[in-house]
Amino acid sequence: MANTWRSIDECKAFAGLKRLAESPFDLTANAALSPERLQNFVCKGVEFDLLYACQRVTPEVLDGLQSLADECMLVDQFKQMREGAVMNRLENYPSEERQVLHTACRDIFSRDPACEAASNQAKTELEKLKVFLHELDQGLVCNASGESFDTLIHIGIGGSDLGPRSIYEALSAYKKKSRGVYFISNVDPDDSAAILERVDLLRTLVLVVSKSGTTLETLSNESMVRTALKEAGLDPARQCLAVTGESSPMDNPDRYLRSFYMYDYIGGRFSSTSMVGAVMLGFALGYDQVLEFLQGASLMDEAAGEKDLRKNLPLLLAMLGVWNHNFLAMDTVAILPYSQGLHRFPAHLQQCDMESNGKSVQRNSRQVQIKSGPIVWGEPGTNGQHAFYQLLHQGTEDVAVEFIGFRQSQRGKDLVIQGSSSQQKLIANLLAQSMALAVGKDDENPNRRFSGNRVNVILMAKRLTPKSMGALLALYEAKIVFQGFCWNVNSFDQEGVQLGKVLAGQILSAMLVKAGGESVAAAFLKAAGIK
Ligand code: G6Q
Repeated sequence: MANTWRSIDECKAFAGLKRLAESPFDLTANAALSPERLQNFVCKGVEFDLLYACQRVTPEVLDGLQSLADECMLVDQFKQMREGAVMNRLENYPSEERQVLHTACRDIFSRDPACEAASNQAKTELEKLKVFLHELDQGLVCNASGESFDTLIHIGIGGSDLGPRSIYEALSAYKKKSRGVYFISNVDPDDSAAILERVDLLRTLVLVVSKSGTTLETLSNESMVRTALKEAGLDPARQCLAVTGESSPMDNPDRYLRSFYMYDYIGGRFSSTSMVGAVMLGFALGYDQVLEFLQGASLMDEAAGEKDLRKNLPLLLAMLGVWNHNFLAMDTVAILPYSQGLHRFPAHLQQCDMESNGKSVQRNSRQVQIKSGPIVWGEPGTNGQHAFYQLLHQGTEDVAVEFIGFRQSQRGKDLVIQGSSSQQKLIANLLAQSMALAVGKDDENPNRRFSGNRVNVILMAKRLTPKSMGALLALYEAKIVFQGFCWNVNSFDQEGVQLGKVLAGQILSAMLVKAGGESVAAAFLKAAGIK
């Protein structure tokens, strides 16, 4: 079926925005950041407010971005996606041809879910998880000596690691005191060895997460841990759990104490609200907290269905990103959370965004004619201020910044030193950075000049909780999906990671064979022993 989707450069509104981009709003002009502007350029969304006064936009630009969003039918496409349309496809060539239904994992609260079949599957898996967690709490699931499990090792990589890991770090303030989670992802044997040194295997459950059930790194790490269990005289089938695709090679109940499913229509990098993230989160925090997390995500998905850009936080964030990237020529986006809990969140977004929208071919299989996904990176503030912010303020690269902040700390433990608490210092720094980047500062010494007009937004919420974390995750997922629609790319496949995997296989074979007839430059000079 041919589609009628188009990319933003094929829209009528594109030329008008190009003209407006020739003289964008000057944030450095006298009183440009007036109290009225700071007040008016706020979008109130689920859990988060988006403060966007420090963008180079005017009401006219916002109208243009609204027209682009309408012409590209962004909200309609989002709705079709949630209802189960086959969005993971390319015209005229073989492709994955799948539905894209990560939103169904949290569409479990409404009587009228967007895609009933997928929501029912999500509910079934959640029910299995609820039962399992109850059995754990009741001591019905225990080790060979009748003791409870207090540790979980989560083994997975890419989408089966980054999202869950960043969520665990974000929410570990709420974890059960007696429980902890460790992650193993890298095939570097030091990764698993270091974790195995730290845990008491007798009290440890091992969760192996792989949608395909074939990923080299994950299977190697699973073997490392199973071997360690056996060496400790323990039965892996009693301590290993699986999250995998139905009928994958890992879908084998004999090898695992319990198996949970994720489905074909959930992409790895969008899988955090499926069992991929839920099992680990349930173990650490409990089932009710999993539901709160899912509820935050579900509310954000609902809110993303609003057509008015000024009232739709994910759509607005996406279109401001498009304005900065395609009209103001900013190549990179820095995600800077002023929250230690979110210290792995930029790494998750790096994958979710760049693997989704780092594409050069449109869904109609033609080359893209404008830039698609930007480079995404980031670290928490205030640490970053003492590191790379120099470039943000005075470098020759223009970076679009997305700050994330919370009015309250998670743990509530703080101290007033020199008249202010650490949380107040944290927030003051965030707001100061936002202003300084936007307004700049003149000085007769050129080395002390700040050009200003360095654009940024602030996502501000009350507190980082399971619910706000779910909302934040879904906000960025929706932003990424909306932007992919803008560039008319298929945000849901990842052909770009295949070639390296194939070559790694060839090089590995060459390392293992004595006399090679191999090439790939003689299996890269015999696996870089060189000689
Ligand atoms: C994500 C990608 C990729 C994937 C990993 C792990 O969208 O597809 O990062 O998640 O390669 O795959 P498995 O879960 O199949 O082991």
